[in-house]
Amino acid sequence: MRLIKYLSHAGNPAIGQLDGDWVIPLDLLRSPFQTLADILEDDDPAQAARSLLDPSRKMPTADVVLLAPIDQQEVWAAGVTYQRSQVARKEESEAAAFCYDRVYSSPRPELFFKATPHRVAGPGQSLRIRADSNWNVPEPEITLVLNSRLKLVGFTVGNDMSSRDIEGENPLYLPQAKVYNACCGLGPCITLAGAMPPVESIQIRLVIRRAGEVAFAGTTSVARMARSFDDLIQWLGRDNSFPHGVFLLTGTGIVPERDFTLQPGDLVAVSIDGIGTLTNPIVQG
Ligand code: DO4
Ligand code: MG
Repeated sequence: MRLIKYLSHAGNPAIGQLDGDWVIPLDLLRSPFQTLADILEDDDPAQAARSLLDPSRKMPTADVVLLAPIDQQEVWAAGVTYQRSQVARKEESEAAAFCYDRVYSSPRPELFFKATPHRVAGPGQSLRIRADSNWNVPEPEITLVLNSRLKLVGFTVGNDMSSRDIEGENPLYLPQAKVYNACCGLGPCITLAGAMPPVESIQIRLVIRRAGEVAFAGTTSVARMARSFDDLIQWLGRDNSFPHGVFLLTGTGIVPERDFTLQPGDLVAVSIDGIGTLTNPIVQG
């Protein structure tokens, strides 16, 4: 089952099931749930959502304005989980090459705080290049949706926008390279865990269009990840609690060549099997 947040006719956030070309609203009015995160807290989110479906109000997906599928959760990210990312980081920063080698093969992964909900862009909303940066890329990442008990309840598409020049200048600048307004894309839906294809078969695709032409395209497979989802979750949960649940971007396996940088006006589309495509235009601060 795929769950979305969308804008109701009255202009409020609403929850629905994405069913191909149709959206079926969930009626939360007389339910114990107020938010999508509340449904994800249930022992059986798919059953909870099914019990709220209101097919009498179904709408064509094309008529619906989608929102990022986030409520009050924090957003975290893992880094250097694919060899491509390890190579790209070393290219960026000679000084820190040793750190990236070590983190790729050490038991403890790189985990960093990525965004609060107000820094997240949903489908069709603009993602941003920092005003003080000249070398920027999107990072297409399969994203784990965890409830407050750190149970993996679903998956979404994530875009971990990154300023490579800022990170490359000094690894201590990582929070500035990664965390700023509109630095993270999430959407278009949350596919509940039971509805995902087998993890090893999942492909991730990135297409960047500039003035209607493909400026970059790349593909990777989740099977190429050097770490398991369970491993990342158990490190994230060490001495750390998430009362509203948490999104965890799991790292990028696609990095454009070093002469590529995003430009304002680019259109970035990230597609992940079993979830869908998250498309965002790029703006610069
Ligand atoms: O070490 C910096 C960030 C790495 C990252 O975001 C990734 O590998 O996806
Ligand atoms: Mg990343």
